[in-house]
Amino acid sequence: MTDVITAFERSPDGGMGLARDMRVRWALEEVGQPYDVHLVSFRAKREPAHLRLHPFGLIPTYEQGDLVLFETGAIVLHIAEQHAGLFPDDAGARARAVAWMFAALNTVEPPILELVTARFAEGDRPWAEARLPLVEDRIRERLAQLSARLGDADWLDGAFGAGDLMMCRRSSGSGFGPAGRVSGACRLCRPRRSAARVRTGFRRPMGDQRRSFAGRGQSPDAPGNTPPARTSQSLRRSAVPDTTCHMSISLDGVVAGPGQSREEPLGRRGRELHDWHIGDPRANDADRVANEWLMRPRGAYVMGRNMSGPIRGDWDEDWSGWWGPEPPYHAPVFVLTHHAHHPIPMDGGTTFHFVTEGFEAAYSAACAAAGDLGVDIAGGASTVRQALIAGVIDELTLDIAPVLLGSGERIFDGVESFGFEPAEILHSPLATHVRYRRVG
Ligand SMILES: N[C@@H](CCC(=O)N[C@@H](CS)C(=O)NCC(=O)O)C(=O)O
Repeated sequence: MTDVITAFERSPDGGMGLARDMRVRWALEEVGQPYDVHLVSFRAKREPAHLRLHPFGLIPTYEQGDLVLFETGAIVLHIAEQHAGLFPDDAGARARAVAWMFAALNTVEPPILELVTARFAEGDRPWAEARLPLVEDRIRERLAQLSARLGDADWLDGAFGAGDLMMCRRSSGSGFGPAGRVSGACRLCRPRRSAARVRTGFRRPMGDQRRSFAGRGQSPDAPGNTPPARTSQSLRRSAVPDTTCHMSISLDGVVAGPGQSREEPLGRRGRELHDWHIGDPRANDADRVANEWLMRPRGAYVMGRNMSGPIRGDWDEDWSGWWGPEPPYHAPVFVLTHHAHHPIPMDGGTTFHFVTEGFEAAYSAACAAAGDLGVDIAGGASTVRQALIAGVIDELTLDIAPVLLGSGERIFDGVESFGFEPAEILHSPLATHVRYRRVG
């Protein structure tokens, strides 16, 4: 029997994983139970058909034959009780897992929800500014207590389980979202988030949420648009478009030499890493195939500002990239910067968009724009590093040049585990091209 859950058709968070159906999807993925997702519009969830499932007109709901459940905690508890994988066998450990589930819902989540109210519902009140720090302090205190309890452990009570799944809500563990600014203060938020994200059970529904947000077409709430109350998508096992990254790298792990400048955008000797695709007569068929991998069309790109140009600080001159009037991307490119800039449309379909809210925001925007072609992390080193730490790359191709640069920009500093295995290897005198796929 296939379970059915409901989720937002257009989630207010833009499909970033904050909506509560995320935990239910993740639980079902962890236990290997097939499920369908019915997407509900804001209007439809207030209609009688949805109110029969959820008395408060919210998502998620869960149907299994005649059984109808609402409340995320109750749904995850039911799934954990029915299937192996989320609860330990030992009765005491099981009771502790339930305690952590309640702690997530009753102790950690309330101050986070208070912040959502303070920011979004009461943000225009005269006292809002004075109230925010108090609310943020309460979240900080909870997260610090959680960090202290976790110590160096990955999970709350031994192996991963239902308690972790309920606690790993992205709003309490991400660098953005309602609690983002304060959760950055939680020492363990970053490693926990990475650990959560490398679990396949977490990654697939994250992609599904993004895809249903990006779901093309108008929201049913748009005037004059009256689709059926619930649209059904069979999201189970559907392919999430891959996120790719392709980097030329030296044998000693450097992707750009030191001293990057307008004259030497790849830094000192950085060009030597790219001989395999910029006209060296020793290039062979292996290099040509690797170049096809590099040039294959992608739906959107994420790029660091240093890669997009030599300007640092404020934008004090016109700059539209190194690539001339028609850059090779032919798709939206989301450039990470601390300095806002209006979008720059270029010939051939490339538009540079400038994102000031950090990597996660740029990556989410790229996912929403990319469609089925998926996202590529274009570089440079710092952006790739952030993508590796966030665990979003599915396919990493390294063109390893037989060159030692000694110093320069590295992509693996701070990346705790590699998490990929080789899927294809080609070589020439100029480079060993390794296409790695994420494991798990
Ligand atoms: N305690 C409920 C809360 C459900 C809830 O607030 N769902 C949100 C989405 S994350 C919702 O449907 N919001 C729409 C609304 O408030 O109208 C649960 O955990 O399931």
